[in-house]
Amino acid sequence: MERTLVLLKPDALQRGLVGTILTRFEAKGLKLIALKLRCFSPSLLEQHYAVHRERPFFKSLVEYMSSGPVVALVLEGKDAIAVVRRLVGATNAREADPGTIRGDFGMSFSNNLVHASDGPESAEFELGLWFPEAAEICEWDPCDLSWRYNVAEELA
Ligand code: FUP
Repeated sequence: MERTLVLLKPDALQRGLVGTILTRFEAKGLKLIALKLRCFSPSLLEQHYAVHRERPFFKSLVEYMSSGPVVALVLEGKDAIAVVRRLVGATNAREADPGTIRGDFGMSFSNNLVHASDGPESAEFELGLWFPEAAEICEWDPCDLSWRYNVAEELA
């Protein structure tokens, strides 16, 4: 099982799309194992987007992400990192495929509603940054796990 970090960005909160977006992940069969809503500090967001530090949009990206509340969550599932990236869609919401979260709900490149870890290394870094305390993660067993997956094929 893989874990991935998802952020619902301030535009998702402002536009009342938190429930709708969480429903997409739940309906897919991903397991929610951590969730918190906060106004996060610019310093945390600078660390999160450190890979973009030298890019011209870095300052406005950090300002936007710290302009209001963000919901941070952890999803778990088989191949969860790639599965969630496909559900989220392309960075530019205007070009994102219909059926994806950005494709269905967004019109902006920058205000694109959701962040999701883009690979195993970034997931490990981001999970440690956003959920540093083990107690923030809840291990639990969905009662229908053996129906979400074919146990013999996928969970062996
Ligand atoms: P993504 O992995 O799809 O979230 O996108 P990136 O990591 O490439 O970029 C992070 C965020 O920076 C994007 F969500 C949007 C923003 N961005 C800009 O505002 N301008 C750019 O030119 C590139 C990215």
